[in-house]
Amino acid sequence: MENIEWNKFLIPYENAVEELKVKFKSIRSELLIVGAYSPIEFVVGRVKKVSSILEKAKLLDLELDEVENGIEDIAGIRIMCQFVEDIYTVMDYIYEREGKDMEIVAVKDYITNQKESGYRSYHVVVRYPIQTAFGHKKILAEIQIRTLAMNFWATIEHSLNYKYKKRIPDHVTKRLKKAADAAMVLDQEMSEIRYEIREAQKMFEIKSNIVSNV
Ligand code: 0O2
Repeated sequence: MENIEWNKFLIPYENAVEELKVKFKSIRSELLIVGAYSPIEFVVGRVKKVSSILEKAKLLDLELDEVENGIEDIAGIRIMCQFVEDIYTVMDYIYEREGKDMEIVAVKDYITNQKESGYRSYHVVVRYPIQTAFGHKKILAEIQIRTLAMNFWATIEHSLNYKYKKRIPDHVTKRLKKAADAAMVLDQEMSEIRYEIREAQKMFEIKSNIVSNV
């Protein structure tokens, strides 16, 4: 495919990432406006690079015309939460939208079923409708939901994989597994005291608002 064709192919994916980011960021801002707790800390998103799409297509033995349905994360957003419990609240928001502005295609629970690497996260693949200048289209998008601790681990492991071209040395892999265990303990400990933490954050927010209104 020529560059221009790739650019055209990726338009609905770019739009989907932008729209999905806005939708989940809005949930956070709406909750904060009414003084409620937001299970969403922050949201990021990206469209897979053409080189990564081609790499994944090769890995999955896909022809170019199979990429659209065969690769589920060309459009991807990532939602970060403070606590593991928040991930399930975010999932409830997604279930509420099911059949309205998105359809759930698959749910991958790498929290209960931690990956061999140590990776933990909740993935939801959705079919998302997009209106472009060239017409209407439904595309696949992946929503990853994780805690800040899971994100810290995954980001570091991702960079190491990049550095070592997916062949991380054994001694580093062992350390990474230990770090993944530590991140899990961190999540569990934070969950235990989440009501205390939320109260403290609420008090801190009220104090900041008073100061900024002076
Ligand atoms: P990038 O750069 O993040 O886009 P499966 O066959 O279902 O196990 P599949 O089809 O690749 O795997 O989909 P899955 O499991 O939903 O994972 C896709 C994405 O999840 C990855 O995208 C990563 O973002 C993340 N991920 C999955 N496993 C790991 C892991 O062990 N470590 C880290 N750091 N991230 C992981 P890409 O395409 O790999 O890369």
